[in-house]
Amino acid sequence: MILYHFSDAWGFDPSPFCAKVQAYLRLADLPYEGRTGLAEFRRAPRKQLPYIDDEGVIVADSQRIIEHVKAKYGDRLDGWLGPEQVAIGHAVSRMLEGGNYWIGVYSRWFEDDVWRIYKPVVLGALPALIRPVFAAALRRDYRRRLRGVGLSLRPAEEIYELGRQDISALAGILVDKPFLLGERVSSFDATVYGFLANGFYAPLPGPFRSMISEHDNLVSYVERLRRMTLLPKL
Ligand SMILES: N[C@@H](CCC(=O)N[C@@H](CS)C(=O)NCC(=O)O)C(=O)O
Repeated sequence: MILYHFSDAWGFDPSPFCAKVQAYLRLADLPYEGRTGLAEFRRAPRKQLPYIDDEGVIVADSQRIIEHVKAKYGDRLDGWLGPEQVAIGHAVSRMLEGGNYWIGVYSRWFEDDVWRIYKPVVLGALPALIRPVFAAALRRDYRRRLRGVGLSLRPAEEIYELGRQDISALAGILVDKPFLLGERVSSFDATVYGFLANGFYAPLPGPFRSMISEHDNLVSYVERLRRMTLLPKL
């Protein structure tokens, strides 16, 4: 299986969706080869990463990838979940992927001190000559998308307050459990880890690390998941 994603620079992908798939495959002990690069991004069937090529079958979108591998290789992580746990996992995923994601986009693409460091990570694969043109076009596009999700006209404090509430909701659901939904790991932990690793470990300024650090249970959790997903096979 080949996983097309953005970068290996941080030990997890800077895209929470790609980091989620990396974490899922590692937790499920499914070997894969990661590939990054501009050409791969250009070929992305839905113009986004991640996507996989699994023995010639191309699957795009992090959740569809997980559904594909569950169907093909067996559901290695979620068989123990009851309906209420699945419902909570789904709600948490939507909170992070549909809402919290855009707070990260705002911070990384539009806060100058963050953008300065993030830009080479996200656009490093581009030839230096065309980088500024691409960067400007992408920022225009992301500005439009932030407006679409209702964030672009809000002040930064309000945007980050939404982020703080998401993190606090995660801590409130986790309480003292080792994993989001109980004593065992599930695919939903891969999703949460994709976001928390990016907030906690990414070498970027911004408020996410301190938001997470306010919750001891989340810090232990993200450290636990990091240990479980940093396997030597990479
Ligand atoms: N629903 C998709 C979302 C993937 C996604 O938003 N990927 C972003 C990176 S975090 C991307 O490729 N963005 C490029 C673009 O939209 O132009 C998934 O779960 O995989």
